[in-house]
Amino acid sequence: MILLVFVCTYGAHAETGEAAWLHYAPVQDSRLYAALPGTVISLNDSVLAKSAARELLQGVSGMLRRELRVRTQKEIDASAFVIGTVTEVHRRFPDLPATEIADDAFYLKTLHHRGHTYIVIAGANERGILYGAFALLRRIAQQQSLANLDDKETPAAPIRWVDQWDNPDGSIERGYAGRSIFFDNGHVRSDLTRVSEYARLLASVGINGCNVNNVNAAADTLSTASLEELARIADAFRPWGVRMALSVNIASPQTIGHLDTFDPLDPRVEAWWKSKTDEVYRLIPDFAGFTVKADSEGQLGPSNYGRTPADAANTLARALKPHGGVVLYRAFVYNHHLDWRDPKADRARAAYDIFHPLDGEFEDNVVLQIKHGPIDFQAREPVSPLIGGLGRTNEAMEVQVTQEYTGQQRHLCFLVPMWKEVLDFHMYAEGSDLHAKPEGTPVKELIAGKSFHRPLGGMVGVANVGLDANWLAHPLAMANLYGFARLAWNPDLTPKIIAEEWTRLTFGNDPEVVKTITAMQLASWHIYESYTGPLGAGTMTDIIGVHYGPGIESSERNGWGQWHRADHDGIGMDRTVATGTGYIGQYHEPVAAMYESLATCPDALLLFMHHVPYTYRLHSGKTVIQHIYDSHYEGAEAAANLIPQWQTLKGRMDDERYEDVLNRLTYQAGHAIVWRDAISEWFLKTSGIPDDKGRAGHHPNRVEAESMQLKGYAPVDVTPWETASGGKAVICELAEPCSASFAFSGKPGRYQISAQYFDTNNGAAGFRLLINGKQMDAWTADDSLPSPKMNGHTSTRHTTSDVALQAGDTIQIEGLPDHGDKAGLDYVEIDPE
Ligand code: GCW
Repeated sequence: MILLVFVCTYGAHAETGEAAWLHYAPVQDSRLYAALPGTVISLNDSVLAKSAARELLQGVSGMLRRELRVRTQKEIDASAFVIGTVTEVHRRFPDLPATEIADDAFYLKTLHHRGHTYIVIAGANERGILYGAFALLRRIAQQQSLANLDDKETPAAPIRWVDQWDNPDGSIERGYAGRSIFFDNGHVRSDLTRVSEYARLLASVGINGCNVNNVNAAADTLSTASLEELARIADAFRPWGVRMALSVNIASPQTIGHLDTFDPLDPRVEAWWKSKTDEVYRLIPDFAGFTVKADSEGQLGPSNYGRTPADAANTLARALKPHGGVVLYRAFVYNHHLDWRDPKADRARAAYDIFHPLDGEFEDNVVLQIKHGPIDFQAREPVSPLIGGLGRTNEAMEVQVTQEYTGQQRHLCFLVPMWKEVLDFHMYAEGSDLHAKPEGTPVKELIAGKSFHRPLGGMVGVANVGLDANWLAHPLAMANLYGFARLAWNPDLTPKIIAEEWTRLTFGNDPEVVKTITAMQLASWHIYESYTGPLGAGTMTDIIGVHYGPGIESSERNGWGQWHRADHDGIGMDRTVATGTGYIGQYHEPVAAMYESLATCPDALLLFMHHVPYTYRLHSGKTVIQHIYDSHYEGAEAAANLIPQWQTLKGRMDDERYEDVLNRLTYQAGHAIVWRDAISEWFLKTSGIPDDKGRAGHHPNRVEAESMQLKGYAPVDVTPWETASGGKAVICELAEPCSASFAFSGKPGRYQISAQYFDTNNGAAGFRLLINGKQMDAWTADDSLPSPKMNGHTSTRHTTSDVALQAGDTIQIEGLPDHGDKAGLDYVEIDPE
């Protein structure tokens, strides 16, 4: 009977991933919890405590199939879960400590009292109660015992925010999971169900703030009409203790205030910010604050009036201070019209050059929001020297959950190990209240916001979840959102613990599932890095476009400053003090000395710090050029190997998520080959140095489309050339199918036939594979990859497995164009099965 109920409930709902890590699936061993109390008593009647109690009911019902009852606090006479603030709990159970704990902290304790068992969740404040409830449920989901709870958790820092780069029209800048959950068509959505669910997810991992609109802020964000709508989002957040913040345009006093200036030091401008901020708090009493992107990538800023970022930030800060609000002023300020001919020009220097001299000039409710690296969320960057360059200014570190430069949630790339490296990196900073410790000052301490001169600090993750059912499109990408939040709460957690925890909560406790997914996640960043950008040179993507597929020269000869400076002789940015841009001098010793010297600079960052010839020998013993070839071949192979690892999990989870991930991994393996080939061939051609292992430029199993027998198809050049094999492909410009065919000349056997085609986003071309005129496979190029052109963004692989072939067989690809999609075909590769 019980089994029947279980099967019916489980089978009835299709798994969409929407529940994320709050899956609350039945735990296998519920005997562990046989003695749990059946009631919840809340000593606190705030909205947040109500959320906590409801969550306990929901979680226990899902995981243990038991329905808890909420009882009034008068009836504290039988075993119960008891929730309340530390003070409230102490009043009921004087044996429990009344000690003050930090904001948002909580403790969990199992108490045996007069023959009853109480599971106490005590929060420092109401948010702490909620976080405690989620922490308790997390234990049940992982099948940990609650028999002797005695735990206290304190968040590492006060600022634990996510940013969303959502636009009023409902699009999301660098969002890869559908449209905005907040906005549509110039307005806040009427149905904010997903917003409440998002806030619940965020609260479950301790996130206490969310900036909801793009940092490239719309001019009228602060208009009264807009604020009245935005207040509804804050209402949806409130039950979960998530405070809403807004990105503001620094020119607002002029654009919507109709002043003739936005000079932050003009008294009329100051008065405008003050009265606007008062208005914000009338509508949104728990408003968190303003995020500012100014003087950056075309945004106006204080420099228009010769003022500093401190002048601008302080004007806003003074308006917010009486209400308890903060300014998160982004340090992502740089000149994107740099002179690429100038060997001393360096975008990486910008944040430090601009903000270091202002240290100590900011109001105490201003926090500098600093990207973790000095460039822009590349797959490999050193830690931003600015993080160690401030002693009397609050700082928060910005990381990117949305995978802009790391595969856009089409590639698996678990970023927690990268963030963790950054958090643990020692900056040897010396500020007025930091003692130069022999063991250094790791980033996690610098951003903790717990020192006299720096009361605020923390982490901000650019999340960009969207309306897609599972929030970030790739089911495994949710581990990045989870992991970001867990690190913001506790930077001492390890990537492995985080990956395991997330997997258990999301997919259950099957040891095979936990082991396999954890291993895949932990390997994925390195895999992605090795088939994209080598040795810290940058990701080598198309940097002026969508930041997705390869586009090696796009970074060069323009003002954006993401140069790798690869030419015939060598590669890398000389950022040394001795001969380069001097960037390395922004670090304290001994970090600066380590980077400055080739002898001690780590291989992984070599090309970020130095320009070297291709024949330069790494610490690994390989030459730079051979490393480029090897890492790209190894990386693509490792990406392909993720597929069989995942396949071991078939039947160990729902089919929906299993298939979804399998399809994404298959796509990734194909695109890793596009990356591998683009980079290997480009460096082969540019350096003229062959691959020791003879792989680059040699593809014995490949037949180029342009050399097949073509009917209707016509050869074209592809730009950039390295994104198509041999620089060419064929396209069909007819209204009927075109075909490309050739005779198989290998040994008889069973083969995999891979067609490399271009899936542009301006139509859905149809493809067929025929052997001797008989259809073996058919597919449609209907993905929405980010380009209408044939290039590294759209090049895609379709593999047909287990095809019997003998010499003389005709292999034919037929392409039927659709709208702008001309059924572009690059090559066919035939590999033994
Ligand atoms: O990474 C770059 C992105 C921009 C973004 C900018 C920023 C919101 O390509 O899309 O703009 O950073 O962080 O401000």
